Amino acid sequence: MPKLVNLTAHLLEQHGHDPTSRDLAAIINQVVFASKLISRDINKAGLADILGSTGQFNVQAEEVQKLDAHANQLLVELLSGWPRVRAIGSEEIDAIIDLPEHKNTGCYVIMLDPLDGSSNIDVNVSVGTIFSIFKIEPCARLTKKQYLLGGDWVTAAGYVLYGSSTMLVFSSGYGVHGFTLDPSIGEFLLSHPHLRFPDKSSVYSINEAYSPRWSEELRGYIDQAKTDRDVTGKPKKARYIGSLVSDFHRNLLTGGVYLYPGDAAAPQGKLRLMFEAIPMAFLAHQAGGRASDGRRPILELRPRELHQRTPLYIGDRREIAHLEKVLAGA
Ligand code: AHM
Repeated sequence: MPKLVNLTAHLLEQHGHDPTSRDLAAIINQVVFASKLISRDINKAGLADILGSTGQFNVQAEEVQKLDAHANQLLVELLSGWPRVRAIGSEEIDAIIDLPEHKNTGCYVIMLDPLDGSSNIDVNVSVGTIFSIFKIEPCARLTKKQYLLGGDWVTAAGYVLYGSSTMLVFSSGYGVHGFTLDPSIGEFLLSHPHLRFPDKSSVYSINEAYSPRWSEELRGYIDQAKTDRDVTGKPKKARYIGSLVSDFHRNLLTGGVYLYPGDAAAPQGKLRLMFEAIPMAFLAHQAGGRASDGRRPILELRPRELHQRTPLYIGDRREIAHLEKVLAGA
């Protein structure tokens, strides 16, 4: 492979031998196209009239930010035009979008969190787009019921992080790879091949303001984390941006765990299984990490509803396994 590798070359290199490569490349290309437009709009958000709330509320009764709505519209529009896409689920939309016109050609269901961490938009903190691509065969027989697919059916997943640079981090089952957008040429170039969670869990990321509502076990784990040292002997640090993509990305690069538990007020936590937990779990596993709802691996959960929530513990494999034992009271 040449030194400068763009996304297309990378996909061809990884999937050139299998027949899904064309489909995957086309779908990912649509996500990437939308993400470049979103990135452009986020960069000028303070200058254009696209900051703030639309004054409307989504299905989760959360205020829809203007950029949320915009990102959602772009992604849905670009993906629904592709005949291999059978259905699209979005955190911003109540029901799954069925595309009956693709019933003979569509083998893929796409799940989207168009702009995760959107409460951070107005204060210029990094946000992200999360996506997952599910493939089901034989595709022509796909029924509406089958659109709610669990982790076994993920064929690719990733996120685009709109940070100090815009990065695409994704996996199509051959490890996790990071690409950085070079805005001067409008291309995502391979910058972080074969990302793996480091063997040190030096950071824990959790919203500690909710600690009065946590279980005794979780409180004990976090208290312990404050005195623990990582494998290099350094004390652990707390880091919480409040933007899952950003927190996960930092932990993937430097080592750590992200926790969004269920608590007394919200037993299933806040994050959505289909839009946030499954795609991030797929990436975590591909990067040698682990993702759990505290008892079972996220990828083994069977979704019941499109907007189902789940507790999420994700990151360094050993630390998450240890945390599962603590939560079980072992
Ligand atoms: P959102 O879908 O409304 O953006 O919420 C998801 C975000 C995550 O990115 C982040 O980790 C979490 O909500 C922060 O929630 P909290 O403010 O309760 O800590």
